[in-house]
Amino acid sequence: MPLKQIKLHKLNMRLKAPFTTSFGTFQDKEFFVTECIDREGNRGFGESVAFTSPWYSEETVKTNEHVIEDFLIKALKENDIEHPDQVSELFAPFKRNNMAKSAVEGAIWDLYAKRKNISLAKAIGGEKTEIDVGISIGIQPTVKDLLNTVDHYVQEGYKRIKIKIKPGWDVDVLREVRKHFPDTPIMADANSAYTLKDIDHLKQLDDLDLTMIEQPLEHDDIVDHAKLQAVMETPICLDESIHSLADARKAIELGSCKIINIKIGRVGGLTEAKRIHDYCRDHDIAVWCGGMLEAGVGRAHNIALTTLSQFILPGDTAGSSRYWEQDIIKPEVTVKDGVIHVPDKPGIGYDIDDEALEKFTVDVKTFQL
Ligand code: OSB
Ligand code: MG
Repeated sequence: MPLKQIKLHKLNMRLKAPFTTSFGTFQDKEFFVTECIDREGNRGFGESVAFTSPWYSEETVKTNEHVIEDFLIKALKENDIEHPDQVSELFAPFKRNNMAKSAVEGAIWDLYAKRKNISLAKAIGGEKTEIDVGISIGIQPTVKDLLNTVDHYVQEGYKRIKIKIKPGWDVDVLREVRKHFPDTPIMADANSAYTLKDIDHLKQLDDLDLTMIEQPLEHDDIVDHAKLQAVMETPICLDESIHSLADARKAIELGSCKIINIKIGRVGGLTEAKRIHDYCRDHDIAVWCGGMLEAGVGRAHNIALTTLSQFILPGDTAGSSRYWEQDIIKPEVTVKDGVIHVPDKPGIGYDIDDEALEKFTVDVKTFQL
């Protein structure tokens, strides 16, 4: 592909409401939108899901900037890319920094699909024309607030409700939610808030008919999760622990999880996400697409990924309005009855709202390729 330029747009957007996990609260989101431009003027877009603090993983907005500028762009300058699958190969010598890699690879995937005049979903081999989605609900001030929030999203039609938990906000709270919503698919996400010392406590969740518990133990563990899964009925889903196909294979072989949450940024891009998907499909492991409070570009990439066949559980890709007063894409992502209609326009399928992009931009850097 005749790549000409790459632009790093640093944005700052304010979430409509604070979002609290076991590790911290998000309100203002600073992140990068990457734009890759070819010689004919086609524009491909990616988004980095790294946050400003290394809470979820070691990457941050600042480490993204360093790695993208000093290594990834340099590698792109020195090599020709025919197909986006080559990008992850080109970036492989640089260890981890998966969110940085994914932000660049994502812009190249979008550009590739636009040049071929096909949707990104089609470019990666996706089949679905609509996808089922759920919603992730942060830790609330009171149980009453949580019940009201769950009720609101159940009414809106979301296909499953994910509830963030932490020690002191877990079994009793979930029991209360289950009592009020006996038939709703419910799951919990601990974001690594527990250890094996909590095994007896966590086993109480088995009475609540949860679809799964996501990442109960350490962010870098797959051994203790296997011990926990061996004594728990509730399926364990891994999020933070899975950075690659190799990680997924090892976790599945060890019995550390029965379900995998695939996040494009966490695994270094769409190419690796698809590899993990294919492996899970071949090993009968259900997958779903997680979220990182993305703006429209990242959200559109998640929608494209979710069109692959093994994404059999609803993901966290809620509508734009759940997060933002105004998104950076046109139209914004809308959800009706828990379903998103996958756009079939070329690339990510949504137009960039250049005015909105500019409005939220705090810095832009342009690099010649
Ligand atoms: O663990 O899935 C997670 C948000 C920030 C960091 C980590 C996670 C989350 C979510 C929100 O659960 C998913 C979303 O709505 O984008
Ligand atoms: Mg998670």
